[in-house]
Amino acid sequence: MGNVTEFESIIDQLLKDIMPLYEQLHAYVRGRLCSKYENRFDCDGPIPAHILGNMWAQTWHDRLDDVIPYSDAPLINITKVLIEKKFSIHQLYTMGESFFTSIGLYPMTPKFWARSMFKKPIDRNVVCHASASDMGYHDDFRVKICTEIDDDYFYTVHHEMGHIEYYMAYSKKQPFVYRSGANSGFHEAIGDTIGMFAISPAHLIKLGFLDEENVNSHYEINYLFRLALQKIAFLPFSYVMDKYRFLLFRNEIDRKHELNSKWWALRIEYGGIMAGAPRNDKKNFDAGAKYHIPSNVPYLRYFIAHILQFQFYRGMCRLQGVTKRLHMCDIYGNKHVGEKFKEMLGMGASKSWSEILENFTGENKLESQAMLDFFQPLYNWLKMENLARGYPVGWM
Ligand code: X8Z
Ligand code: ZN
Repeated sequence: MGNVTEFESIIDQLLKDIMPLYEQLHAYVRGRLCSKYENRFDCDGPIPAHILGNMWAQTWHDRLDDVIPYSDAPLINITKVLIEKKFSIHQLYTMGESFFTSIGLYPMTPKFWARSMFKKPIDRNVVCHASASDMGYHDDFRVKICTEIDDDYFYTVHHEMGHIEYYMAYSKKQPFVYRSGANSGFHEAIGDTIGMFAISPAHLIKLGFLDEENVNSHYEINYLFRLALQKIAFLPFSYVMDKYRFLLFRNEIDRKHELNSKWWALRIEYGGIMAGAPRNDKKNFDAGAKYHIPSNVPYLRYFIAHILQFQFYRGMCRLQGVTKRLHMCDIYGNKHVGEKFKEMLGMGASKSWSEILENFTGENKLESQAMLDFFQPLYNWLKMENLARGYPVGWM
């Protein structure tokens, strides 16, 4: 393994655990896109990054319509519903807030509403990458999001409010030194966990967005598939973001001759994703197009958060007494679950993260099994379907 820390080997193992599922997902998506774009790329090689619906190919759910498993059970289109119901940006935030308060977490503070930036300003340039800030003074917590009315922002609102909930909880309960997340992965996982409940079929039925009669076994596979395009596809990407930087900072990348090609070599090796156009090591620096690289924000926190949010999610469903078909569980309004969650948030960094995790979920380690359990029905389906369609698995 060479120059690898214990931390890196834990991350390596988590990625390895998820890889069989990732490879099946990759094979299916590639197979479908390969028939759509006949003879445009190799059906047994890496997928070109530019056809996956996201500028960095870090999530693929924006291509759902073209790769959906069952077209007879289309998923409810949250963007369409929000537009039809004439949702305002403000309503996206009050809806997000209501999920948190329904389980007994904190409402946003007056300064949150007064001082946040919810919209892209027209009179000046701003950094639009979404963020949440703890100003550290008199209930001053803010988000900065160039919100648009669509499903991705619906999710991002929950993500950023998760940061705010964490800030509020540990600010109230902890002395200054412990006012931070148990680790940075925890911070990134809070809002994502709640966001997953918010977009679950069970919750969309409650909101009146989705008709219960439309949810059948095809719908459920489509839903799991959609979430895998968002959550499973993300793992190799987030892994490579910091693998690349670790190599670079250890002087294991030749800056003159492979600053860009090494980035793509890693994306191919770990994710089976290749550049969409010819690249040039003298002219291109593609990693730099991702916000967190020039802003020097570590990225493994998101990898960890993606593993962790399924542990939180499973833990919350268990507290509610749900152990099967986890994708159909919704903890909206459950104060008992909320109380345990709030307790975890309130602990901030006053104990080690593994103790805090154990107190909430009963597990004291990062465990890929929660994510694998969640996607088990999809994994079985993908294996069968790839076999039946003759889609190869893996990439040359
Ligand atoms: O950067 C973010 C958040 C701010 S902490 C919007 N995320 C990563 C990204 O956009 O690349 C959330 C998921 C991954
Ligand atoms: Zn975040």
